[in-house]
Amino acid sequence: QRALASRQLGIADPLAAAAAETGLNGRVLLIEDRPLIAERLAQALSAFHSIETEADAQAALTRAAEGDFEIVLVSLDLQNYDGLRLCSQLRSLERTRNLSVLLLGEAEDKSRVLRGLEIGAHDFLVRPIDRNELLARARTLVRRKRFTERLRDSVQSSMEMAVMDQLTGLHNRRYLDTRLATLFDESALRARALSLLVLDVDRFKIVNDTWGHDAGDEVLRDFADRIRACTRGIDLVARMGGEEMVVVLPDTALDAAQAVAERIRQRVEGEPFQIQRGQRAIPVTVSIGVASRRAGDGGPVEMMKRADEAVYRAKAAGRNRVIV
Ligand code: GH3
Ligand code: MG
Ligand code: MG
Ligand code: MG
Repeated sequence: QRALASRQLGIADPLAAAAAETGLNGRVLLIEDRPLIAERLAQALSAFHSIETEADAQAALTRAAEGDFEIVLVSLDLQNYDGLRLCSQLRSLERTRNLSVLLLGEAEDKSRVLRGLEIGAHDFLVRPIDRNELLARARTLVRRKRFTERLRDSVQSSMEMAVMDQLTGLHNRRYLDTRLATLFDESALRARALSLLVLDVDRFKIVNDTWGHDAGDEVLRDFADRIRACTRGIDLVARMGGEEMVVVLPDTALDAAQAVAERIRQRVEGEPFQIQRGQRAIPVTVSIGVASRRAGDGGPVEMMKRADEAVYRAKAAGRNRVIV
């Protein structure tokens, strides 16, 4: 009926046409150790998907892990291996667990097919396998898998966006606020030191006014890199906004924090900032305020306030200095 209708519409094969026009060409691994059956399935799929066949189950696992496949067709009727076991191995290996598994089984063997679905196969077909049905299922799996991947990527990037500053790649203020509160409580609870630095680029407005906003952005990125280079992995570096950054130093007492601040100050002053692919070198300095947690502090806000005041005094005293 459908074939007739599609012939009347001038379409040779509706599924083929649909697959071709939507570009849903999947990368398929077929695991089947009976050559004739494998050949027939491969032929049915090959017009719309790129297909590779593997007869040996162990070799198939390796290929599935190393290859760039989207779907794995697993025969439940392998002669030399238990297809169900293969299915569960595919689902349990880190490198293959995201592959879509399509089971191929005998109609009389429903319980094994059901068992396969229970252990994580995505779909199944019973023999004799109808070519159009095979193509339709494969297409659906490819489409679903790509959709899931796009979704996962976008969830991941929006989660990153929520806590990162886009210009510098440092953490943003929102993240700093929540994380600093936790670090403060932890340090108080364990009676450990906690220090923080507030860093503000000196006369940054002049950089923007003289060389333009893009040049200013380049300076900020380099500034962030220099701070990172002077801090440890466990330190939290965040952009508060504008040209003001904060570094939180766990397990670090005031004198050690002051030494870190001085190292950053020198690294900024020490070498002019190369911008516009080295066409310009701009001298930059930074004023840094340092504060540590005190026993009487009720929260990080008091600590932050002391560091802010220290920056203010650094500016008043002529900039390019570290004040505790
Ligand atoms: P001071 O030594 O007192 O800190 O002087 P300053 O010029 O650095 O201070 P001010 O706060 O007056 O100027 C900060 C400037 O930073 C103003 C603003 O245009 C610029 N700015 C803020 N955010 C960005 C940004 O994302 N990119 C660029 N290029 N400039 C920014
Ligand atoms: Mg300012
Ligand atoms: Mg400034
Ligand atoms: Mg500022």
